[in-house]
Amino acid sequence: MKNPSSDILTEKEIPATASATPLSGSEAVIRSLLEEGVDTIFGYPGGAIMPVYDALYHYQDQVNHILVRHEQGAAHAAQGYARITGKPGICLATSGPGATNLVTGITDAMMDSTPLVCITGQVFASLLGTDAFQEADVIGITAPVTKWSYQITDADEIPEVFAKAFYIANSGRPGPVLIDITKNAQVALMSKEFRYTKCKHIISYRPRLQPKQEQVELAARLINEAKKPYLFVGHGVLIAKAEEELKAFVEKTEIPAACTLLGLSAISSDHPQYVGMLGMHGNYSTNKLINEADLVIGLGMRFDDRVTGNVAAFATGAKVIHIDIDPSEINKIIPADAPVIGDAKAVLKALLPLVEKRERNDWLAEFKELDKEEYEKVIKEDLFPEGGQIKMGEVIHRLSEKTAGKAAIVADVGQHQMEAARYYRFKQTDGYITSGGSGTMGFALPAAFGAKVGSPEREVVAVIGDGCFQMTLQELGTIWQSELPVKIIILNNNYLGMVRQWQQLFFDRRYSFVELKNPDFITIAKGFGIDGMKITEREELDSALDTLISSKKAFLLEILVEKELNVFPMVPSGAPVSDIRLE
Ligand SMILES: Cc1ncc(C[n+]2csc(CCOP(=O)(O)OP(=O)(O)O)c2C)c(N)n1
Repeated sequence: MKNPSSDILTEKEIPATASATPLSGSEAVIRSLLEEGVDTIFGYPGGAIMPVYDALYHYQDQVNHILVRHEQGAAHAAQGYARITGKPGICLATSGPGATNLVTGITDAMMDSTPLVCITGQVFASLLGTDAFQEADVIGITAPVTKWSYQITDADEIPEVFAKAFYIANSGRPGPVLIDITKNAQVALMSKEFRYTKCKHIISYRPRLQPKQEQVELAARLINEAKKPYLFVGHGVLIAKAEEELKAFVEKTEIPAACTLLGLSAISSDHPQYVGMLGMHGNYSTNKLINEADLVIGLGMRFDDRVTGNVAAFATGAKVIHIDIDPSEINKIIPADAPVIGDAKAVLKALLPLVEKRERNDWLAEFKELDKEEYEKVIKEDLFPEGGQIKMGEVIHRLSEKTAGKAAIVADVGQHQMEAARYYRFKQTDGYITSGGSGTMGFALPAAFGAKVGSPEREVVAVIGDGCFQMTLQELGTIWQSELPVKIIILNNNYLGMVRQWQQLFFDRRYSFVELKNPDFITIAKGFGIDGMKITEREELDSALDTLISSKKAFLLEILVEKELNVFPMVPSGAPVSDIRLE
């Protein structure tokens, strides 16, 4: 591993803070975190990280440590925190199983470009490679799923490595970094004074924020020439905090704008130019009309397979502008006629004066026409059913109205995730936090309390399936102990619903191991000191949601929903998006 200081340019004008008395490595860890403005750590102690926990004991008034119930919960909570604050989420874990329990969350963060700084304890450097108690090669294990990782074996390295880690995690395309610290480095005293200089520049890593002018000009020319341009808004817009610029851009150009799953809430669901969600369970018009467009603009999104379907049949008549901060995304899936490398905010700012003001009522009307079809065949029955059991869609619709579209919805993975994405009307940015790229069941409960810690004023509602809930339900203990007023809705269909849907549609209804015998969720919640209520009837829905929302403490609402509900529209896996089915 390279010396971390070898390629850091220390800028003279950045003030360094110093401590004259030698610090232990562990204290240097905490001081480094404080220098980076860290106020919250999600963690779980154990042998190889005990010195850091001991140092933390003395800094409890400056750092809020949240004791999770499983390290996977720490990683997802840190993700929830990072997604809502834009700051890196911090997790702390011991070596071996503590570190490997983080891996699912780290992978998830890598897929969804979420900045995390994960700190793991490690056995003494002298024992490395001996299969010492709780030794695991966490650097090797996480190398493919981290943006950067480093093993510290000497206390003196700590400030520079931390500075570098924070810079890498939250610059360019954000992502998780991992710092593994051997126990000797934690207990040793530094041989030099603690000086902390924030890292702003690394020679071998230079994310481009400002786009090249010629790339912007080419993109603007294609936009001005296009008759049916179509904008795909991705997570990059939220990460860059470019919502205002996006609004100005769509209002000037009147280009129809659709969001990817992770791009949801970057533009208000009520905006006249907003046409809906892209992807496998996105809207009918947004998928159908991709092949009508003569220009597709991918903005801070990566054309993943859930959006493109069959790539060969995707946007066949369109030129493509691909705007992304990560050059490796360009031409990865869809060849770009006009790539623009840069931060979404900077690119939109540069484009805005160059694009012409247009009216595109006819083009927009094509979307509205197909919307009517979707409404008649799918939405009406999902939101306003005349009988039968409660549907997921109507729950989300009522929740959306009761929270005025301003809650942060933290959804887990499955049918409920898609229904929440489809039917919540987002009126405030960072309104939808979910596991997109990895689709990690168990994400929502810990991510929800992480988001609540990051944004205490915001109503945070976790929307979770009965299967997903049982993957991380022990985190109710964290919510209880930390007194976090997180609202939890379990949409219970007694099935692994999304898998059951696929078995019904594509495996001739052979329901292979998808039915769940569920515990009494309300009793479980009560066991964790959390109030709850279960409803089964439509007449109870409104008052139950009112109880949930008005509760000053955490509350769990279990809603028994239609058992064999299917999420439509749907693009069958691997099919062209234009083959989207309404039933
Ligand atoms: C860790 C993990 N294991 C398996 C899957 C595959 N999977 C995707 S959705 C799903 C079903 C989720 O069931 P539930 O939480 O009840 O939600 P529903 O689809 O019924 O709304 C499964 C098993 C996954 N995404 N993640």
